[in-house]
Amino acid sequence: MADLNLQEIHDTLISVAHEAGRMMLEANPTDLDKGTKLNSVDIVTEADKAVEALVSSRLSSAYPTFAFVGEETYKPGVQITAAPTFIVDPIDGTTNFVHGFPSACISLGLAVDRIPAVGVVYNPWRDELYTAIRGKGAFLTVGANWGVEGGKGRKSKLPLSKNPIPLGTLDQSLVSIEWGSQRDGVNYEVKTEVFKKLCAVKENGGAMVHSLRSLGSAALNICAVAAGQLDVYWEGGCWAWDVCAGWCILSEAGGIVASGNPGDWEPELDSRKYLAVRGAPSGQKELIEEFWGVIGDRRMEYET
Ligand code: LIP
Repeated sequence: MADLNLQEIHDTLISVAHEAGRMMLEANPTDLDKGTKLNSVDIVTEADKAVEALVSSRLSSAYPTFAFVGEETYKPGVQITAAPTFIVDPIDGTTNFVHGFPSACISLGLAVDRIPAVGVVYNPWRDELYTAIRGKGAFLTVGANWGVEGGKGRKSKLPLSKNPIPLGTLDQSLVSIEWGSQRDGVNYEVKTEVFKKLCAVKENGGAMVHSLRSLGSAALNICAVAAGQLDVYWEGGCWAWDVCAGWCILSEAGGIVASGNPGDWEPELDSRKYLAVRGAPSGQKELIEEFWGVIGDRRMEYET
């Protein structure tokens, strides 16, 4: 990683994200050719494919020796190697995009040695840009494209609170989850049982969390955890392209990503099972262990 100019790569990814953002805003979701993958809720649009083609073209021109893994061109079984690899979701939150719900983004990550090194997540509908370079902190810039503060936007270090409060127990936590596109089978049963247990009263064996939230985008969920606006994010079934950029941003904001199945503190980037907690002066490991306790002996399993 030492011989890579991560700052230059970061700046390139921001430029590509803004160009892709303009493309996303110009695409009218109501008249898009929509297809589906796994089932009727696993939606893909022509915009997803067009944005990924743009991103792939720009990045392969700028960094021809880097590998590229994108949601719309991924082939099952392809492994992420230790080589510098762009890991890209052109539109994360496609379902929201199709419905015109403004919680979608482009997620541009760079992994080196299979570790997130640069992360750029941009929601063009809200002009919110989350960025991070490994070892150099994480930031949220709002309003740059809207001309805020002379076009520079309002830039804040993450987490947004200068003195984040310690993480408490689950009954003091706002938890992000996603339903995903797999709506039957063991993984769906595990998820829905855990959702129910997270919310139930303690007298019935529940964790009584403050509430559950779903932004509809893994990348935006993780960025909200990085910002300190959510305490926890738990998901199984999403992919490396959903989480790579956000993972770098969260790590640089002091957060931790453990496995979405109990017991693994260092999940692989493409493990497809994640449990993320926000940066805090204390309580991170305890909260992860409490969450794993809620999962119990249940396990999610996904093909990579
Ligand atoms: C989405 C993920 C989300 C998951 C959805 C979908 P997409 O990515 O961000 O976490 O629950 O099923 O996979 O498909 O919008 O790029």
